[in-house]
Amino acid sequence: MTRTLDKHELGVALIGYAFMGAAHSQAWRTAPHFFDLPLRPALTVLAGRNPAAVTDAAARLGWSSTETDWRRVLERDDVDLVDICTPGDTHAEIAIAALEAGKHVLCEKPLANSVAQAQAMADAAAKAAAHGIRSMVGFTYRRVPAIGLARRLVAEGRLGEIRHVRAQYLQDWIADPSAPMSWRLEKDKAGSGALGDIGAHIVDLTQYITGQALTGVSAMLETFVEERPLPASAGSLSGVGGEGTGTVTVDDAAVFLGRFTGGALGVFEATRFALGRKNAIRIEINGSAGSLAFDFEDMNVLHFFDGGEPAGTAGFRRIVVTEPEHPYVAAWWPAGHGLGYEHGFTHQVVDLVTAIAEDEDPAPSFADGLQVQQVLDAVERSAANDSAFTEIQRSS
Ligand code: SOE
Repeated sequence: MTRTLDKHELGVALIGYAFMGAAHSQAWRTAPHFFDLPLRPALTVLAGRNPAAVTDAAARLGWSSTETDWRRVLERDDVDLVDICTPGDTHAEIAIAALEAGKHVLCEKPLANSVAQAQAMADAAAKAAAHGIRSMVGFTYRRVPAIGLARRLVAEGRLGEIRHVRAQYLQDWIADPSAPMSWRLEKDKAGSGALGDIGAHIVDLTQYITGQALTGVSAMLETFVEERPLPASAGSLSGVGGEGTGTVTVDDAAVFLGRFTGGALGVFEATRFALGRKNAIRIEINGSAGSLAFDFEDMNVLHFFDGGEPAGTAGFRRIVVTEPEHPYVAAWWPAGHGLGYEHGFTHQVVDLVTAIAEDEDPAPSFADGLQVQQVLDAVERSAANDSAFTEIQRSS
């Protein structure tokens, strides 16, 4: 069933309806109610392989119709944009086909499961952009107002020369060895483990805040628990279920050192075994004139140390980043009321829809996603080579 869109609507198709699909659905529904968008998203179709499950999900998440084959979505005239919320092994095939079908694309991170796939996606995106077809990769944490302030302080020179970048992404959802297998623990589906799933975020965030790119890394990867019980539900995403165990084929944790183009040194940790830490993205940046510190578990706050303060009264100040002057904040609540995890997804929709309407390339682009993939690849190559310092390949 298709319908004619009016010229002020943007017909959206979502592929995948698990955690990310739910977060994206919330953003597509909410954005036009809080932001004055140049195009109004129409939640046209939700695609998923299981007919009963995708029908239930469409009703729950607010989608007008369903498809059980994503390829059908690309043939529909009431679809202008495809939003990819599936495991990483399907990103390249879906995104390239959608771009070639003339659909704008939003793709969850990491962009792909390999540099080769990410390169093909970036090439397809560049080709499509020549015809006004836009694409974005979903690094939503860039759109937390406190991260925007961190980037602004660095750009304004308030930290001076950047010397140290310290970044952790700490979770603990599989610290218990009895936690079952999932697609996120299978290399052929996820590409990597903590490295690509959450390490990609801190690679993107630190480069976004500092304006510097990583040039090389020295890394270690570890898989602490190598066998896990299969999920009880036969319909698990990994397609397996029932008795027995499965083999974990990805990293549980990644730690790496990095050098940045501006000379800063980086220390990175991404783990799913930091017992007690649920979704702690912790970033501290030390410069010659100041420092900043952020923790996503207190996401409306940025800590800033101004090196120009007299020593007797100097200290990290706790900035509550909820004043209307900060990006996105004026659309929401009065100062002090704060935003949550879901707001980054809504802000992502706002920026993507605005870029499409203004015929501009949104950021982060597939080229940005490819560069992050190249960092992840260098981490894996370093870890496989006794943690030798490994340069990050550059696209031609
Ligand atoms: C991992 O558990 C995860 O869902 C990531 O895949 C998301 O990108 C992150 O926003 C929350 O944690």
